[in-house]
Amino acid sequence: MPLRIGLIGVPSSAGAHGPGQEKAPSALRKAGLIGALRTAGLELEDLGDLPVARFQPDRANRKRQSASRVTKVAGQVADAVGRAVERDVVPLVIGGDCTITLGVVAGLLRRQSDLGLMYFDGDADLTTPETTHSGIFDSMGVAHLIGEGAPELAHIGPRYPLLPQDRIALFGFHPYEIEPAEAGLLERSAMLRYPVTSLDDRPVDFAREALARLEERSGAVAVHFDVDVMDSAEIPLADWPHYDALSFGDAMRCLSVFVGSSRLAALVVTEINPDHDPEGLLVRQFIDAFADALRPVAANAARR
Ligand SMILES: [Mn+2]
Repeated sequence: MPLRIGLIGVPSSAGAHGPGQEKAPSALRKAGLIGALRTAGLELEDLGDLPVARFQPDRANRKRQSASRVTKVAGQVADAVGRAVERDVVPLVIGGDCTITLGVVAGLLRRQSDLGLMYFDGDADLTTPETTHSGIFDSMGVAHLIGEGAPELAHIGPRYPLLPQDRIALFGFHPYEIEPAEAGLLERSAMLRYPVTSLDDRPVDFAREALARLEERSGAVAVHFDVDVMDSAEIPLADWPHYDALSFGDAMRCLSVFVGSSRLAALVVTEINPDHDPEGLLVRQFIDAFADALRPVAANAARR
């Protein structure tokens, strides 16, 4: 059975700090994402985009901004991902803010309960409505995956919590982005942790190690890739900038390791804000490197 990839666009900034990310799927399509991925050898099916959900301020829910819209989008993502995996298609989900990964996990769990998640992100996303300053759900995704936070969002899947903590690997987060309340949760947790400050000058070796440890405990591996894991001084595409992060090249080499897993269940790309790139130059640069990083997916497909 050949490995088929299904592209699902999620034009949503419902859980973001402001608008912009809802433009990412169309910007990437316009800049040639599909052609680049097919040239890299992927058997790609275009499953279209979900409805646009643009950021709106939510003054009535100061610590749970747009909770109902975030939950609705995640539910739509879960349905689209569920339909794809029913047909043995591996979803490539292009966001959209980080909360869409909750929907991806919920959708995958309908088919595969033995799931692990490589959370490749500049943040640990462990705040909750109780501990947040901003009230923005974008920074709360992992907390909700492990059952914390707003019940309606934490309960969107076929089970609760969505993932046991030891099935999550946090890779590339920056300790200086961790808030005190998150640090407590992180210290007590069984998640695999690879802060960017621990990767020395060999992030790819650590990427292999992290993937191997996750594969030891999971029958399938979903990959979440927030572009803020890359240094915004080098490639300022992320909605919220991060510095002292991985270089563009190192991040793409790590991504290539993760998607090369023979157990790849889905890839989610989040936090691209095309407003940071009015000429589309960074998006094109990103697509070239991204398509190249995904070559191992095509190679794995050939072996299946
Ligand atoms: Mn992030």
